[in-house]
Order: sequence, then C-alpha cells, then structure tokens
Amino acid sequence: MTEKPIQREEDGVLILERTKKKPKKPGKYAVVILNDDYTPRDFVVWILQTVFHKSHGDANRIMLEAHTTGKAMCGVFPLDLAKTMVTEVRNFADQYEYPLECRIEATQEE
Ligand code: TYC
Repeated sequence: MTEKPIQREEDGVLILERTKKKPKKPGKYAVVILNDDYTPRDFVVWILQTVFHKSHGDANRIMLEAHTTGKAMCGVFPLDLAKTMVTEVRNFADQYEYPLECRIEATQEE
C-alpha cells in the first residue's frame, strides 16, 4: 500500500481514501484422487480421513465416487495447502507401496 491516499474533508474531518484495490484473494485449487485397480478401498478411506479430515461417511462416499467414475474431489484449497496435501498423500501411498494418485486442478473460482 505505497500509493498516496486521496484526501478530502467532510464536516471538518479529514478523510483519507485508499487508492489501491484490496489484494486479490489467493486462488483456489481442487485436490483430486484418481482410481486405480490396486489400492485397497480401506486405505483410500483412511487417507481421506487422515489427510483431508473427512468423516468416515464422507470419506467412503468420495472413495466410491473415485472408484466408480475414475476420480473424485477431496477438497478445495489455496495452492500451497493443496501442494502439501498432495505430497502427504503421495508419501503415505509410497510408504505402503500403493499406486494411489492424487493431483491438483485449478478451479473456476478466482
Ligand atoms: N479401485 C480400488 C479397488 O477396487 C479402490 C480405489 C478407490 C482406489 C478409489 C483408488 O481413488 C481410489 N481396490
């Protein structure tokens, strides 16, 4: 906010108006899990509960959506958080040697 404010006076009160627009909100990014033939369903549900803090019911619904349609959205986050979540999912999947894949998709929101 380095630009000079506009100054005006109203009833003897000096009003300083900001000339710069508010900073843009951070973009929103969807984290999506992809289906595969090898990762156990229970492991996907556990990932959704552990990394994305979903209830067991929501985790099961998201897992089934990925299982039947090929992919499902786990949540929408600012980019840095979305990246952290993808890294966590990949680390757990590597640790247990499952091929579960997860990626970030830009949403329409600004
Ligand atoms: N298709 C897997 C199975 O039948 C389960 C699964 C569901 C894997 C969702 C990944 O994102 C996924 N064991």
